[in-house]
Amino acid sequence: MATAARKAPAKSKSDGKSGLSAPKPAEFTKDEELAAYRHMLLIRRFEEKAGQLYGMGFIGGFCHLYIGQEAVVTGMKMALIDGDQMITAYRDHGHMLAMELSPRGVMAELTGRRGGLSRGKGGSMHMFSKEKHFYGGHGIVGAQVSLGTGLAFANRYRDNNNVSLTYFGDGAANQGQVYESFNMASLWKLPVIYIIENNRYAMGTSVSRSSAETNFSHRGASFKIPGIQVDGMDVRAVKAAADQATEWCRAGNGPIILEMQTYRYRGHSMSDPAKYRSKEEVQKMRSDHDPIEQVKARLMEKKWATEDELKTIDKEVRDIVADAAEFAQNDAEPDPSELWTDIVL
Ligand SMILES: Cc1ncc(C[n+]2csc(CCOP(=O)(O)OP(=O)(O)O)c2C)c(N)n1
Ligand SMILES: [Mg+2]
Repeated sequence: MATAARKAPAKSKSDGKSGLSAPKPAEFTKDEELAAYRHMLLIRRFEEKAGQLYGMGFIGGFCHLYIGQEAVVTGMKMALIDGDQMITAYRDHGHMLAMELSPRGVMAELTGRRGGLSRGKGGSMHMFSKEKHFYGGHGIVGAQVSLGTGLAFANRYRDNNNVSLTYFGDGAANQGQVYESFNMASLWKLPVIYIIENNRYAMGTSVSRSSAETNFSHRGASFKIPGIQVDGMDVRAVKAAADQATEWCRAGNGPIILEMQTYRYRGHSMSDPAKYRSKEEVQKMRSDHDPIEQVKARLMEKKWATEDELKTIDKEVRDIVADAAEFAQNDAEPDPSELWTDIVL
């Protein structure tokens, strides 16, 4: 646990709009490129498998896939120190894998088995790991923002050096409690990074149809919270922004907003008529901006990996996911007596 005390709060020089500018993408070493490739691929393959299991009837209820957005959690995780917390909404499988929660535990929770992270009683949107500092998994749009602010309050109160990574979507950014949280976080200089994953859509509504201010990095202006826009499809850009934001928070400057410009390839949830966007738009993002293909192209171009070496990584990742899926299909369901545990009567 990192416990170096945080510096005394500095007076923020930011005007709340553009006090900081987006840094240049980080220069990755070979090892960083390979690690980013592996981690993003694990999320992608895991989500593809979850989609398959859903189609086969092994997963019931809600299930929101993170395919397309992998660079965001992967780049952010690269800047964390032990004890930093993460909290997010319901599109959460990628966040959990980034925080190193076990693929078996996540998949078995999706299938409602006793080996799941919530012992099969929470499902896709409700998983937690205090040990790994992952605080959910929340189905109420925007609710995690005040909880994530509370995590930052705890860090400040304990005077540790940790930061709360509080993720929410472009749709959630229009919820009232987000702004109540912004006010307190700025007033008390809480170490929280508000990561707005702008994937351009809230369920079936585009940002331009639902938001008066579509530049989400400006959403903290009234609260003197600086914000920057980040290419959320480039893991190096995310890592550079993550370094800047964590340093900002650890230096005692208070909160910061990172608007991650990203894109989800799949539907909002598992049934989605997709009438709000064209197939061409999705195809163009996949072919021109895919976060995994970008890393792969750099690895090949720099001759840091051969096709065969990348295939080996692909195989290792597929094996982890196949093992998780196997476990999640064969593990026992919770005992009926579990209906009476973990509840407040
Ligand atoms: C308080 C509340 N209102 C409405 C909903 C229904 N709902 C579920 S997801 C969603 C859209 C949120 O979009 P966004 O924040 O952009 O996240 P994304 O799905 O794009 O990751 C809505 C309106 C909800 N779950 N909670
Ligand atoms: Mg969205």
